[in-house]
Amino acid sequence: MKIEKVKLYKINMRMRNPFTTSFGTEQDRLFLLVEAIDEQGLSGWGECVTSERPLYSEEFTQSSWYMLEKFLVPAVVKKEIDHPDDLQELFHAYKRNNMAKSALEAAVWDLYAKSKGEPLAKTLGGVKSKIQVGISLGIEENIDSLLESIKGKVDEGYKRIKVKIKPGKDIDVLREIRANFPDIPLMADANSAYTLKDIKVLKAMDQFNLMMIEQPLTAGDLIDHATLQKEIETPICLDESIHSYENARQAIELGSVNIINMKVGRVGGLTQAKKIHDLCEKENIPLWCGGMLESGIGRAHNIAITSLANFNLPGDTASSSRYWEKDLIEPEVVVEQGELLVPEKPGIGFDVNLEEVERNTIERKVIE
Ligand code: OSB
Ligand code: MG
Repeated sequence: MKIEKVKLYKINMRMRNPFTTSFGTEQDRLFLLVEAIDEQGLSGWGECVTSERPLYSEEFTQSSWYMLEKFLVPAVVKKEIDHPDDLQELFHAYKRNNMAKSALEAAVWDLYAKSKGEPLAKTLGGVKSKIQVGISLGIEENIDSLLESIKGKVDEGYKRIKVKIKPGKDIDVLREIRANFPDIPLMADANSAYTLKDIKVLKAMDQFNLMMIEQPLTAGDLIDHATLQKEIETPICLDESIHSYENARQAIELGSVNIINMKVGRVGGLTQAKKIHDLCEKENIPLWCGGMLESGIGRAHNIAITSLANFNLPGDTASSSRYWEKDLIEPEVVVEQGELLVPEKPGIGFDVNLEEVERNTIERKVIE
C-alpha cells in the first residue's frame, strides 16, 4: 500500500451543550481530520482528538497540526507500507505527540481495511457484533439538573453512568445521586484533580459502591496511585496516566491500576491499543473504551476497537446526538438500550459526510 497524499482538515464544531470537567469547560471543539489517499484514489479517515487548549494533556490542536504537517505526514507519504503497524517504526524517532500520531495511523488503518474490503473491526481482530455503552456526564452547577440528566440517560438505557467530580463537588454530589439512584452502575472521573493529601475524601467515596474512580491523581503519579489503591476499596481506573503498552504494564505491576480506560488517541493509535488490550486480557484487567467528545469519525474507530473481546465494561461512546446537532458521518451513531451495532461495511463502516466536513472546515492542507 502506498499513501499518495494526505489531506488535513481543521474543524470547528460547536457541541449542543457545554461539557465541564475538573480541568475546564468546553463547548467549541477545534480538532483535526486526516484523510489518507492511496494510488487508487481510495480514502481512509482519522480524527485527532485534541482540543484547542492543552488541558487534558500537553497536546493541543495547533501542536498536532504542526506535528502532522512537518513530521508525521512526511514520514509516511509515498512510502511503501505493508501494514498499519509499520507506522510505529516510521514514527519512532518522534517523541510522544500520541494524538497526532494516532490520527494519521487511524486513517491508514481505515484505508487498509477498505483496501481488503473488510470492516475495520474485523481487521483489528474484533469479535463482537454489538458493544455496550455508558455515558459520561459533566460537572453541573446545580445538582437537580445533574439528577435530571442521570434520570434521562438511565431511561434511555445507557449501561452505566459516569459523573465528573472535583474537590468540593464530590461527596455531596455522589450522596445525592445514590439517594436517588441506589442501584445504578455508577462511577466517578476526577481528571487528576486530587493528591494524596485528599485521601480522607477519596476514602469516603468507598461508601457509594462505585464501579471505579477514574484518574484521581496526576497523570505521572503511578506510585501515588499504588499508595492510594492500598487505602481505598473503590477500584482505581487510569485514563490520563496510560500513554503506552509500557505505561500499562508498569502501572499493573505497581498495583496502581485495576481497570483501564483505553483512549486510542492517548496511547498513540490502534496498534498500541491492541497491544494494551492483549496485556489486559493476560493480566485480567477489565478494560473499556473512553471518549474525547469525538465527531463520528473518531467515534467509528472507538466502536471498531471496542469490538475486541476484552473490552468487557461499557464504554463512553454515546450517540452522535448527545454531542452534535449534525454529525460528520452517515448514518449517525445511535445507541439503543445501551448498545451499539458494530457496522459491517468496509473500513470504519460509516460514510463520511463530505458536505458537513466542508461546512465545518476552517483550514485545510494537502501534503504529497
Ligand atoms: O476524562 O474521560 C475523560 C471528555 C474530554 C476529555 C476527557 C474525558 C472526557 C469524557 C467524555 O469523559 C467522554 C465522551 O463522552 O466522549
Ligand atoms: Mg477520564
